Amino acid sequence: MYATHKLHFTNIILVLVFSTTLTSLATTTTTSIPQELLKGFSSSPLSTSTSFQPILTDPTGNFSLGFLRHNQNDLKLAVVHTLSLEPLWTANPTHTVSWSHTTRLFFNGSLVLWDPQRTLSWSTTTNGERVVLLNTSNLQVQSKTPLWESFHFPTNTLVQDQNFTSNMSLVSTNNLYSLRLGDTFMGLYENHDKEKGSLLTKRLVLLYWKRSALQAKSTIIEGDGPIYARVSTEGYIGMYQTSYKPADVQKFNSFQETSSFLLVRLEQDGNLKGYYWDSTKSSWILNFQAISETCELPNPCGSYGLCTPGGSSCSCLDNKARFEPGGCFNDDDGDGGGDLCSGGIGEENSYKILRKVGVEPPHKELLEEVTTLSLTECEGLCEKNCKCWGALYNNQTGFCYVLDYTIGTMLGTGDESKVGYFKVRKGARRRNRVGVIVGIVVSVLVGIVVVGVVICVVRWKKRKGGMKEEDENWALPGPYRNLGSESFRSVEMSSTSSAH
Ligand SMILES: *[C@@H]1O[C@H](CO)[C@@H](O)[C@H](O)[C@H]1NC(C)=O
Ligand SMILES: *[C@@H]1O[C@H](CO)[C@@H](O)[C@H](O)[C@H]1NC(C)=O
Ligand SMILES: *[C@@H]1O[C@H](CO)[C@@H](O)[C@H](O)[C@H]1NC(C)=O
Ligand SMILES: *[C@@H]1O[C@H](CO)[C@@H](O)[C@H](O)[C@H]1NC(C)=O
Ligand SMILES: *[C@@H]1O[C@H](CO)[C@@H](O)[C@H](O)[C@H]1NC(C)=O
Ligand SMILES: CC(=O)N[C@H]1CO[C@H](CO)[C@@H](O)[C@@H]1O
Repeated sequence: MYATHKLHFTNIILVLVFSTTLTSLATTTTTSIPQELLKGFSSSPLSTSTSFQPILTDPTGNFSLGFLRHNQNDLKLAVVHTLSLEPLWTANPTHTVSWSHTTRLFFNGSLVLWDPQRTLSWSTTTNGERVVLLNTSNLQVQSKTPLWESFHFPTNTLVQDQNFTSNMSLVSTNNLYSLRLGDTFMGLYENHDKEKGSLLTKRLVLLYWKRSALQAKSTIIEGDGPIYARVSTEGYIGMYQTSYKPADVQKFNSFQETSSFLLVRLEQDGNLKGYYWDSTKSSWILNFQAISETCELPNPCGSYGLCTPGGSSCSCLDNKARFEPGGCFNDDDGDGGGDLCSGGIGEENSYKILRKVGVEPPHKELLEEVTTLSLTECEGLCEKNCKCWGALYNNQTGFCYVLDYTIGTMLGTGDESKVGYFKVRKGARRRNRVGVIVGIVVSVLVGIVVVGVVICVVRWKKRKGGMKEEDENWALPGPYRNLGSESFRSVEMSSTSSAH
């Protein structure tokens, strides 16, 4: 036992020494990166590339297409800004791709990302002649004309002069938020999973920020062609209909100054932020924020949190819970999706009630309300509906807001006439230190027991004449848990660290 551990340790050190020498070799040899990929091209990630392996560059050298390391062992095919390695576009494969010598990017008319363990994972499905990266950072598969371009499939970022149309969306890397265009507006939406666990996860999208083109005293003619949006090099996000003159302008701080390169990005907190590249400081400078007040963000204090404007401080709807980043309750259902309808006979016992005075729903101007005569009537609308998670009543106006999605962060107001009623799933634990410690102790104990049982079962089975093949995977976690926890934990490598 002791000896094997020692052996492993020396192995690791050897590998480390080896890889650092190889990395320095690799950086000195890979000097010329092509500006065009032709049919027959193929490339695989090198284990020695630490963060980014360039494959293709644009004529200016400002942008590159390449393999970007993600979460240590995963790979993203990305167009990055070369100096900062900030991703401007990433391919959206059917599953995560590992950084492995068996992973391959090739061009056979289609640009294809191939992972033999899990087969084809991404393709442009074209029949083109070459792949080029334009000086705008637009990746194109071309024949005589462009057949496919990355500008038509934005991820979480729009660069300057990239057209954003109503059949596109920007999605934050944690998949929780999206930016889309309506007929006459652009809006930010929060995705809520409904009926999780079923094969088709239904999504409820909730508008939490809206910018109407009509706000700018310009007339949008409905039905006269779609509107689209673009980041102008003059320092604004413009919404356009048919003319080249924008129907609406959202100015950046650098409005009408010439700055080198602009982009907007939908960040993981649900804010849409604009940045410019400052080449003297070699960094991205924040230039625009759609939402400037923290409490106006979609979920700044997590589930069952309370955000109080002014100081923008977070606390919990439940006075007895202590606020911790991530929310006030640990829902046993992971991210707390779904509803309370599956409780069956014991349904009314599947949740408990939490009431709080002086709260209102966030973005209530974007919510639909019903008018009720009393607080009791308002609460009754929620109580009888197993899809409802909460109801907020304004005693002065009689407005009742019924929330049929899981409870995120509410707004604190000093106004005592505004009352909130919330359902908390039973089994959801208050987040506090004691709870966490008890949780850890319990899971360690459970772990020991499980390992013990597994060892016993394995031994017993072996004694009974070996394992059947199909039994080998029985202890692996199921796909749902995997996917769920992965998206929940996924961390954006860039947004806050380098983009300030
Ligand atoms: C390129 O390769 C992929 C994967 O092998 C294949 O599905 C596709 O048909 C090929 N495309 C062309 C144009 O040969
Ligand atoms: C980018 O390319 C276009 C045409 O290909 C050219 O007109 C323009 O000057 C180039 N811009 C830069 C900054 O190189
Ligand atoms: C964006 O749209 C405008 C107007 O339709 C067009 O002139 C321009 O070429 C488009 N830009 C790109 C990069 O497609
Ligand atoms: C998106 O809309 C544009 C025109 O507005 C159209 O050319 C393009 O094919 C559409 N793309 C998709 C995927 O529907
Ligand atoms: C709500 O309104 C009723 C009648 O308008 C009043 O009697 C009651 O005191 C109010 N309650 C609160 C909490 O403001
Ligand atoms: C965005 C960016 O990095 N732009 C640079 C592109 O390259 C030229 C020189 O070739 C620089 O001047 C720009 O700052």
